Formats: sequence, C-alpha cells, structure tokens
Amino acid sequence: MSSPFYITTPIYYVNDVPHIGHAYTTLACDVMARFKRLDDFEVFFLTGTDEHGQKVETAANNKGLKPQDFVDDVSVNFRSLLKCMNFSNDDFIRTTEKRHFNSCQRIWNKLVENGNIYLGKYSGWYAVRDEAFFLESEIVDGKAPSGAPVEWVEEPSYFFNLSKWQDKLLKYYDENKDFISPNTRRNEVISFVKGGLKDLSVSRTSFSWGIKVPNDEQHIMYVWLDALTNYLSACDYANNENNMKNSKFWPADIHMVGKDIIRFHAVYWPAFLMAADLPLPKKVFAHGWWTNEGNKISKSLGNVINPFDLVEEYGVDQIRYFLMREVPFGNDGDFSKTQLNNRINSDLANSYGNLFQRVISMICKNCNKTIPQKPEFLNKEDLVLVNSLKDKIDDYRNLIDNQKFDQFLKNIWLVISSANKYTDEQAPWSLKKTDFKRMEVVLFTLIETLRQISILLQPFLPNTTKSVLDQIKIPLNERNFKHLENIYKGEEKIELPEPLFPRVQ
Ligand code: ME8
Repeated sequence: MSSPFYITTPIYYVNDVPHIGHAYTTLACDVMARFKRLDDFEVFFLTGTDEHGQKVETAANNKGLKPQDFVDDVSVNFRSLLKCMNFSNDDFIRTTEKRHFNSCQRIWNKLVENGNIYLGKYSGWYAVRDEAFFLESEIVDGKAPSGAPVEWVEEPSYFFNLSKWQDKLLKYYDENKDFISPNTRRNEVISFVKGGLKDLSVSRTSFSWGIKVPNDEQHIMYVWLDALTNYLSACDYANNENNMKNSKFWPADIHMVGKDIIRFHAVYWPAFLMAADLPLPKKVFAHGWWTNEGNKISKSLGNVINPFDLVEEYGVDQIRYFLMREVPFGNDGDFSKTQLNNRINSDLANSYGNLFQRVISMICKNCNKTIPQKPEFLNKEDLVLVNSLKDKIDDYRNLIDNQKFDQFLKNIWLVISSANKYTDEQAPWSLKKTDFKRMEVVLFTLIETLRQISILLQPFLPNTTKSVLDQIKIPLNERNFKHLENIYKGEEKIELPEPLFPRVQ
C-alpha cells in the first residue's frame, strides 16, 4: 500500500490577478507532488482561493460588483494559472464553498465547546492589506511592519485565548525540530512566541463578507481563521467522525507558504488545532521573496510579473526550470530577464537539449534509426555514467524532502555535463569506422543516461521530459523512480529528434 502525502499551497486572495509569486509557491508544491507520485506515494495536492475578508470586499466594491460575482470572476484566473503552469493539483478549494463553510462552523463550535473563545471588544490597529491586527508597539512610522497602511478599529469581537497556548507551542517546536523550516524562520517564530502571545481577535462586525459566527450572526469569522481551516475542509473535516484521527490525508505533510505568512501558519494555526483537539501538520516551509530587477514587486510600482506572459514568451518548462534553479528555495531572489535568458540558453538549450539532440541524431545517422541493444559488457567509463543517477536516488529523495530544489537540479546538471564530456571523449562519430561495436555501446550508454536524467527531471520539466521519453520509446508505465533500476533494453526504432529548447536572444 502506498503511503499518503498531503501538500498544500496558501489559498490566494482574489482581490487581484495572479502574479509570479503565486506561481512560485504552487510550482514548488507541484514539483514535490509530482516527485512523490513518481516515488509511489498517494498524493493529495491542494490549492485554492481565499475569497472572504475586508480586502476582497473592498476590491469588489471598487469594481461595483457584488462580492460573490467578483470572487467568481477572479477565482477563474487562479484556475487558469494552474493550466498555464502545468500544475497537477488534485483539488481546488474556494472558501465560498459549502464544504468549507461547514468545516469553519465546526471548528468554531469546537473551540467554543473547549472554552477557548470568549466575547470582548477589540480596539487597536488593523491592516486590511495584510488582514492582520497589530499592537501599538509593532507600528512603524504609522504603518504595519510590512508597510501596509493601518486603521484604528473598535468593535465587539470574539477572542481566541492564544496566550494560553504559548508554552505548548514552544514545547511543540522543541519536540518537532522540522516543524518550521528553514531554520532562520524557525528561530524567528520561536523568538516571537517567547516574546509573549496576546489573545487574538477572531471575529469582525464592521463588515459582512465572511462566514457567520454560529449563533451570533452580527459577527463574521476573522478571515485567517476561515482561511487556515481550508486545509481541513478539503479533507472533509465537516463530516469526519473522529476529530481527524482517522483521516487519510490529515495531518498535512507540508504547508508551503511565503515568509510573509509564516506567523499565521506556525503560530496561530497550530494553536487553533491544539485548541480544537486536532492533529498538527508535520511541516511548514516558508520560502523567500522575489523582487523584479532589484525592486519590490508591487502594483503601485507597476512592475508585477505576469506568469501568463512569461510562459507565452519563453515556454512553461523554461519558466519552471528558472524559478526552481535560480534561487535556493528559502532565500529571497531577484527576477532578471538576463538571468532567465542565460539559464535557458546555457542550461537548457546548450546542455540538456544539446545532449539529447546529438545523441539521437547520431543514432539516426549511424544506427539505422534504431537504439543499440543493451550490450553484454560496459566498461568503467560507461558504468560511471550509467550508475551516477540510479545509485543516488536516496540522495535525490533527501534533497526533495528538504526542499533543496536548486541543489537537485545542480546535481543532475553535473551528470548532463559529464554525459556531454563523455560524448566528446569517446567520440562515437570516429568510432563508426574503427570499432562499430564500441560506438554502439557508447550510444547505448548515452541513451540510458538520458533515460535516467529525464525520469528524474519529470517533476520539474513535465512537457520536455515527456517528449524525450516518448522519443526514446520508454513506455508510459515505466517512468516511475523504481524503473531507474531496470536498465534500458534498447533496440527501439526512433525518428529524427524534435528540438527541445529554442535558444533565446
Ligand atoms: O496571504 N515572492 O494570500 P496572498 C514570492 N490568502 N512569493 C510570493 C510573492 C513574492 N513576491 N508574492 C506572493 C494570502 N507570494 C492568504 C493566504 S493561506 C491559509 C491564506 C506568494 O494572495 C507567497 O506564497 O497574499 C505568499 O505567502 C502568498 O503568495 C500570499 O498570497
């Protein structure tokens, strides 16, 4: 029986169209989800849209639309992004769905039943852009720490007794060293919690676009309690009979988020879950922030990077590769077209693309368009190449489990470069006349290496690797990681290669 693996993206606010940052987080999840499927896990990959709250209500008002009509429209853009980026999510949740409403009502009732929610009055700062409350001491030059404008709010509100969970959270972080990753974020969260937690306002009364609090319809739930609960809604929490102790996918294996929302996921969320007697997720990974040619990406600066345009201009696998290769996951990164062009030309076109092109062309030209048969004997150089990936599959698993995507790709590109070097050194074109058999062994070795490279690259470059594996005639049901072991038997008819990556100017 395959093990379950549950991975989530943040659900994105629908106040605006999707941009490269949204594509980035979902891409990282897509790579992990595809990797785990190829490694025979039963994967549940969830993404979706966060459709309630003041920010979305204001955006709808500004367009002169009813909130529901507005969210129906914008949510479609996020769905289109999935297709455009070739994402393989298993579910797409919207917080305006009934299953989510039921699950929010249930968690609220459970928190009340366990004595963790009380009625009071909130007076303090609120930043609509961050959908977050701030203490006076957190305000910097009249703004939230993120730079978002704040407004003074005074209204009746229900509170969650967050302060009660401070020690339990610290104990949990201590006992589960991997819960928050990378380490810098973990330290940041621990010092925030050690600094003291205040009870959290979890309902609003000054607007109405949200999920009503059970038995008190004047209040709507705070959008973050609503939003975080999506991760449970998709696992049918509303109907689960044993407080998710018997759920197939819950607790999640990983919540992938940007560093901006680590506090919500690593402090509030586990506290809500403990308070509702629910199991906690295994890991929250907070990645870094992209800037555009050195500048913060913002609508007001007019430099938002549109993923649809990029894919149209460069191709989807090219963008997927660049985003995962360019910046160590977890660090901040700068988006630059020069760098994008360099990566496409040097790594994709000149290395992987070129290896494929020359090997297939040589086979077509010299072997009557037939991949040589698996030889009886491979010499030392051949074996070094052929074993360099399949013997290291555990290292590759480890890199993916630790979100070291760039390192994974770097390692594969070392093999690609060894394969190109091996081709130059073995010079199969000159063996044709002197030692035809040896030429066949060299070409076979290269095809076997290309097969393994392409199997391992499937999570990152799904279209290109499909094309390579199709062209070298690897059956669809022999592309999982367990098939790395079964060395290729060869003797397949092939056609002249279709180019993988056009060079860009
Ligand atoms: O925060 N670089 O939604 P959101 C990298 N609805 N990643 C970026 C980015 C950038 N410049 N800009 C955005 C919300 N992101 C809530 C989440 S979850 C229960 C609720 C990515 O639409 C990154 O993942 O503001 C960030 O955390 C997320 O988009 C914020 O999306």
